[in-house]
Amino acid sequence: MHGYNVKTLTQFIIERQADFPYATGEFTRLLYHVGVAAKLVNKKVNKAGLVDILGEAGNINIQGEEQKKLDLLANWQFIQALKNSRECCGVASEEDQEIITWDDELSQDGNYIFCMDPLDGSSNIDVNVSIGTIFSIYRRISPRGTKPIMEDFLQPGNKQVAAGYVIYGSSTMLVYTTGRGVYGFTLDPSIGEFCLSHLNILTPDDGNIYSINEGNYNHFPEGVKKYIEYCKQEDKSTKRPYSARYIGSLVSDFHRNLLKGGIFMYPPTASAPKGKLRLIYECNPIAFLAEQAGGVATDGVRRILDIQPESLHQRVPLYVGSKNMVQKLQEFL
Ligand code: AHM
Ligand code: MG
Repeated sequence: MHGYNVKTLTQFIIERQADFPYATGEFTRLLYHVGVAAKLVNKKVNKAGLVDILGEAGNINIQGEEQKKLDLLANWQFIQALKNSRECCGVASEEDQEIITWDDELSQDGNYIFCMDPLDGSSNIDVNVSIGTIFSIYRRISPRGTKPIMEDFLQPGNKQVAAGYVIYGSSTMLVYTTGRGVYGFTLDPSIGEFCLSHLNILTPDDGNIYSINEGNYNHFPEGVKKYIEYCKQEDKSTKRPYSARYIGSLVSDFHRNLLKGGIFMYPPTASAPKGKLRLIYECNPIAFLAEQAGGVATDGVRRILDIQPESLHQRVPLYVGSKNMVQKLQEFL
């Protein structure tokens, strides 16, 4: 007889709660609700080709980009789950100009701040290419029992208590860290559970993949241009030329490089002089995961996690991935 021997995300986070002797279960409950939202969004993503939720919703979001319908749906679904958890007092989302807070006592008593890009890589939705959700969790600074304030959201990445992403791909995965390693869970649709599949993910120190939108080459800083040329040079001892791989979904590009070894770069460009990616809900969570897996994340000058955010939707350049590859890039920068 063949049975299952699995550990679900829920089992895992309950088990992990014991690692923190002072844990009250609040954080565990929050993560549990994030897992539920991920499953609900996954269901919608899978159905996207079948029903009328593909395509544009007709609004322009605060970044000046068209909001796709699935973006809105994912945003709504996560916000709903966070509200239901009663552990989250406020949310910052790529899709909302302002922070989201609630008037009820239970929510205001919540200890956690949640920042997210609910559906990253949205230009890939219509063409059946992997997309994702990215999230970052902080403990609030403001007193419990009040509405959170902007300072709660503008904490540097080194204050994150957890970060992760969901990748809606050929299979759906949830990958997260609480600062004690990186763990990956694969959704088993037959039982509707995220099951532990990647224990303590460590990224290789070296790799042979470079990921960058080379269409913007002419506008890259000189150091980045030189590094790209370096990636293309022939040198067997360093596995060069490297392979170029670029999906255009940060979550998917990062996930591949995390497992295989590689470097992801989003430098400043003419249209995005400060880089395109947002510090609070894209770069910080990715940087936290990268470091926990043994990788490095920098904006070229500073460690991403040490940057003091100045505004909610601030953008920064991002260079992240295998330790030695990022180090090499920095020599060129
Ligand atoms: P989005 O949050 O609006 O989807 O934009 C972020 C995405 C990232 O997933 C990806 O790394 C990047 O934008 C791709 O940008 P580009 O098309 O300029 O290469
Ligand atoms: Mg997005």
